[in-house]
Amino acid sequence: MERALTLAKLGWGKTRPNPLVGAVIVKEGKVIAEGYHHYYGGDHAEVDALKKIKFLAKGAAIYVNLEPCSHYGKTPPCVEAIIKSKAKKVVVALQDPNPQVAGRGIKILRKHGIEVVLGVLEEEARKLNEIFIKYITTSKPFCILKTAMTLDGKIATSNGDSKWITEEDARAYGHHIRDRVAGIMVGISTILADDPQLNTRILNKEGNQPVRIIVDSKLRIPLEVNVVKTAKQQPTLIATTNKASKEKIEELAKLGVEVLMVEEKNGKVNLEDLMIQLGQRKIDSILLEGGGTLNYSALDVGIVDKVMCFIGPKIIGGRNAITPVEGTGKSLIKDAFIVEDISLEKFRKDILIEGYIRRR
Ligand code: AOF
Ligand code: ZN
Repeated sequence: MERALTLAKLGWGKTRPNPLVGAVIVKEGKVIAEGYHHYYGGDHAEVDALKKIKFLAKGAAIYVNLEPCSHYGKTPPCVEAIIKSKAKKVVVALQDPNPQVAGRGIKILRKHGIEVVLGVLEEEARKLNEIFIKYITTSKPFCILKTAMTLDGKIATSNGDSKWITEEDARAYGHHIRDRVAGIMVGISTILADDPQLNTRILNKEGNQPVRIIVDSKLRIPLEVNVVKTAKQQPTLIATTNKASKEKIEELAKLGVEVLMVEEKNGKVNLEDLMIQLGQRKIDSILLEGGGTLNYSALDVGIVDKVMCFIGPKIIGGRNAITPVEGTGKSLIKDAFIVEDISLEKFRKDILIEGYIRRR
């Protein structure tokens, strides 16, 4: 199963919004075939592996990190291929959260006399497909709040200097995450302050370029910024409200920027409505990269699922230095957003703390 999970990761960034799935076929203690889901719409992992042995798996065991599907989608059901192959056992990490499958695949296999073992490395499998699980069950994107701060909790000095808080290896990991997600989201203040490119820069590899989503309730964005200038090369969406000027929307459209009309809430873009609209556009995941005002609003309305907090062991101080989450803030500790299931990763000098926002 570990090997199946490793194979599944080879589809990183390419299977969206479908899951990362790997399969290993074992007979008499030997691996006789391996496969994985390469890209969206391609063969499912089980079929990719079975093809290599001409669908002949008599007496073999198939290890797969997601329950084999039972439905006709882009491809015929994997359970049919498995039954025909005469495999005798299927070991599954995670039941498919897709309501079209949700246990049916396992039931069908068992009905055909195939032994099914469920729950092997389930936690790892759940984490690997956390984006898929959220999206298939809610139709809303999985939202990851990512930030890089100093040991004293600042993301920039009081002059706004922020390059760099963390070293290259930690930043490369950030780009690896950008390579998986469907969208990167920032607020208009970040565009005005940093003029970022919001693309994926991965060494020796053509990165997947996520849709850039800018939250800009009054459509203040200047036409000269990087994200607008490069909108024809990398999709750029600006979420605004009916406060936006029609002429500006047209000007932006000519430059290749799509403006999305979102409901208004307290004079701002209603982030819950935005998530629904992004989900409808098959955006299964968002990396939220600030700034502090948008980060706070996102936490406050409850759209953040996961937090990734890089910490560079530097101390800059300064009462006016910027911090990752601003807004009005909570008055009482008991009202804090709780991050749980914490894990730690260490880079050459920096650390990464990851966790999930507890649902209230
Ligand atoms: C995948 N790859 O290896 C497995 C999947 O749109 P379709 O027809 O490709 O079906 C997608 C669904 O199939 C997906 O939501 C999940 O429930 C199931 N399993 N999907 O893309 C795979 N095993
Ligand atoms: Zn399938």
